[in-house]
Amino acid sequence: MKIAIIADTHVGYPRFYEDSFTQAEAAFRDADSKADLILFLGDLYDTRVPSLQILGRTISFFRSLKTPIYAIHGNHERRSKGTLNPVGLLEKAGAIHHLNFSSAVFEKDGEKIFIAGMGNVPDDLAKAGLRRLSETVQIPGGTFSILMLHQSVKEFVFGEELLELDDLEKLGYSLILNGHIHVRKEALDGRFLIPGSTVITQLTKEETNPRGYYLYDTKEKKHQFIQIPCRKFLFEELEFRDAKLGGVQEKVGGIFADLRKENPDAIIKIRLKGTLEKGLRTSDVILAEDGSLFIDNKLNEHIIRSDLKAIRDMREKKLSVREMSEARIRDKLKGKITLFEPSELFEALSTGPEEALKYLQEKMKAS
Ligand SMILES: [Mn+2]
Repeated sequence: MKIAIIADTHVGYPRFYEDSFTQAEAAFRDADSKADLILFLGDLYDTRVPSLQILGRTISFFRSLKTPIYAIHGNHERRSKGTLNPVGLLEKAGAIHHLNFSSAVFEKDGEKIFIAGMGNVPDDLAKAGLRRLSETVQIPGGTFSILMLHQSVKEFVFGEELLELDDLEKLGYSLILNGHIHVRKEALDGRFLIPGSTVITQLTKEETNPRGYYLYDTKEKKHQFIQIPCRKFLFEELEFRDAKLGGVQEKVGGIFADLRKENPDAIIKIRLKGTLEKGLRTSDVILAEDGSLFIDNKLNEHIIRSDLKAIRDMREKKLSVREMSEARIRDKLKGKITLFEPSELFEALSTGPEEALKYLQEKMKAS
């Protein structure tokens, strides 16, 4: 049996609204022509309550496909317990099957596939979620079994208390499929697959890789990635050294014009790195963005980083606000004002203005 595995279409994604539809439709349409079964791994929609326009468009699209679709919902569609989410609504409209802490058996030409699904749960509840799933869903012996998830996994995402590949492997499924992570990944010798999103959402360098879906062959136990037509995404990095404002503007403008000329429809991201000339701040660099040009200004990042480091160091040393202020005042007044001792004045000020005045008067008398 051939199974298409699609994830994170984020239909209705405001930044690239039309792309989100056309690229989702391209993936499902292609899968419909090649697969016996389509599995969808969550975040079909970008929001938990999509507009009627978006719901209407997806319902008629899904009803035009002939291949059965089993889906789970993602974090973008998760709603409170007992309320209907948009993937559940699609099931009511007869367009797909929605699995959530439940399972189904799909049969075609005498071959049986067992499919279990767990819709997204918050990261800290994911391990408990898997335990609950194991209690409610029993994997039948001798059947090819698939688990569909939409979770963060420690090997690919930074975070605490996340599921690990080890936990997942122990569950005993033949194939584990995961959404949520928008970049294509595979592990456990091809028994764990993440197809990635069909639309660009994070504008990271990794997202310049092709978009698409996996086609899995249960006989050969092999997967293949099928690329879909997708709006081009270009990621450029420009390095500067002691740059002047005009220099940055000119260079960015020039590169952008060249890229745009070659790629009229592309999404373009330009990252600025390096240093500005003395006296300029990162925020002085103002460059116009638009719906398809994005600027990631990391100029003078080392200075920002060292400022942050200084703050962190101070925190680590557990200097109180008062100690920091005293140290600062002492530093600024060094050699200029010798009338008072900063820590003593600070002490007097924190008691009250009269005390501070009294302290200063005494110091003046003494000098
Ligand atoms: Mn997502």
